[in-house]
Amino acid sequence: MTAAPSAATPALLAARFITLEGGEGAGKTTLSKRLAEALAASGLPVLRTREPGGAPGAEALRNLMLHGHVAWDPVAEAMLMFAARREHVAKTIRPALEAGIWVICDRFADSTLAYQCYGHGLDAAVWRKLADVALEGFAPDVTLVLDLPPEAGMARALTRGLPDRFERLGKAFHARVHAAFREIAAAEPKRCALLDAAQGADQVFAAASATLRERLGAPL
Ligand code: T5A
Repeated sequence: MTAAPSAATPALLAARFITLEGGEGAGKTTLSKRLAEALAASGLPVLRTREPGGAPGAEALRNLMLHGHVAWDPVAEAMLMFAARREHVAKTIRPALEAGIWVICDRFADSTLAYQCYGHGLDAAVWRKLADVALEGFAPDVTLVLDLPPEAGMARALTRGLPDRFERLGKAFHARVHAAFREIAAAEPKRCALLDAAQGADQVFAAASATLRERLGAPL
């Protein structure tokens, strides 16, 4: 006889869309891996993905934007980010959620607001219009914002030998991006949780797990 699954059975939890945000080297990739492993260990199907990218067309745009050596006009860059995002949502994120797979995404629309608007000076009204067209109201269930001063993020990035973006964009730019993520988290407290990312990786994981347990009932 098959036992009726209890309400707490992980497979009965609706799949959720979780995004990780923050500046360079804040620890998003590290946290994303640990959360995905923990969710999978509790029996939930999980997909890890990232932006820009996460679908074939979006990965092609990522190459163009991050390695194409073009000094993009801020509006053009934001349009490309949202074009990649729409592909990503349509081809990867929505199909996964519909198949019952939890999705953990490294960066999403908040990154465009932080980098292109606060960082590069794009009008936030343009961001809103592009978000409306590209996402049609689709949004993360929870966004974990990893809060780390840019100097600390740079020190971490240096250990991996990848300081180019810090040098190219400058300290003031990264300070604006850092402030932006704090403002975004404060403006949308229901969706966003600001986590102290200066703590060790174990502490950050514990804080993220507690947030997902409380807000989504995740078995972590
Ligand atoms: N962008 C992106 C935009 O301008 N607009 C947009 O709309 C979008 C979506 C993406 C770039 O594109 C821009 C933003 C970015 O400039 P990317 O290559 O995907 O670039 O890089 P990032 O997203 O910034 O990711 P990084 O790999 O630089 O940083 P992570 O993922 O935040 O950090 P992680 O986990 O790789 O950790 C960095 C180092 O720190 C260590 C790790 O072991 C690693 O060595 N570490 C810790 N050390 C101590 N304590 C902890 N708690 C630690 N956590 C990690």
